[in-house]
Amino acid sequence: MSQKHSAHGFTLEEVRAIYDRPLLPLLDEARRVHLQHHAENDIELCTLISVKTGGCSEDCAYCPQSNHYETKVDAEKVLDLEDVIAAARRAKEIGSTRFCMGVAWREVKDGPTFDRILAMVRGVKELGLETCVTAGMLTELQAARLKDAGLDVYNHNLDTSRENYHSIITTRSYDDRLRTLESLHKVGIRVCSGGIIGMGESVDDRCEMLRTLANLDPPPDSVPVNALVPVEGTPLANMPPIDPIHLVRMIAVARILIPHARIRLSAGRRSLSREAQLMCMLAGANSIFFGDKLLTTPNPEQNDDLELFRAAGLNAMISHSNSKAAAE
Ligand code: SAM
Ligand code: DTB
Ligand code: SF4
Repeated sequence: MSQKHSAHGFTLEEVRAIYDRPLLPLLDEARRVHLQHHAENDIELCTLISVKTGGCSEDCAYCPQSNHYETKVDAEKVLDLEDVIAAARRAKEIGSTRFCMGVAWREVKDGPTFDRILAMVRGVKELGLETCVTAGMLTELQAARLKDAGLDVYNHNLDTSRENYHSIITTRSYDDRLRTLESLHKVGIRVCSGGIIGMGESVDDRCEMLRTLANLDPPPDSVPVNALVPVEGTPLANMPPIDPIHLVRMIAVARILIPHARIRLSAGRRSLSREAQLMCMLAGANSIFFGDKLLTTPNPEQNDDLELFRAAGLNAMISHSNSKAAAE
């Protein structure tokens, strides 16, 4: 099936038609697109660290770090530079190529803490790792300072559809989110943007989010697809787990709509069997978070992941320039 879409990008109906295809032809198509743009067998490893945890003023219903909810995560001070560099060194030793620094902020604030984050970016970059920061909204000027410090990528998720946004977050708007993506683009920082499934959204909401991401100009460089990690104390604590087949469909559609992007099978892997994770990879996921912790919640054990790579014959990416997409 060829992907037809109008001059204005994909319509919801087009995306929905892809999502609803029988699973096996959907996987065939996703794999065909994958092989046109990416190496057949490699997986990007990204390691996360929370450099500033908790106490965030936003009310994102999924997030244990919001100060609107009583969770076990307390507000902490920003980490020391040396500790972050030491963690980046360990990430490099275990084979990660991208080091993502998470900051529980609504928006970037100028001042000593931002200066320290800039120093972290410089230090991590010097180690030869790809640098990524996620710290909420920012201005073009702040984006330019991050770029100067050596930032390669900024993660800023759309999380869900515009229509569903206010049932998940009321303290900012979808347009706020899109404005930050625009600032990043203007200064030449690559965009990592995706979302979460399993928050009670409809299939149309999922398709609408992918449509918005695919229609960005340019589309994101990487797309994290998270399965909700329900956390005690948050409004979404009691959401039932998603059927992994929905995650597979989501990844396959992302792969077809955004062929050049790395699609990251992100939070929620601990709830997936090895087979479900491999099916996500067959659908086009070629990146994961690697290391025992996400930001505040656990990730699969490193050894279990290494065993999975061995069993499947997957190669961890050696450098961030060896994919077909980067070589083109
Ligand atoms: N504060 C910044 C922001 O919101 O952009 C950066 C950190 S925030 C924790 C990064 C992303 O993590 C969110 O956009 C969301 O997609 C994801 N996330 C947070 N809590 C999650 C959860 N419980 N389950 C799945 N994904 C989650
Ligand atoms: C993304 O899309 N997922 C990561 C990263 N970007 C920053 C974060 C997942 C967080 C899961 C919940 C936690 O550990 O606090
Ligand atoms: Fe959590 Fe980020 Fe929302 Fe703050 S802005 S509550 S850290 S997801």
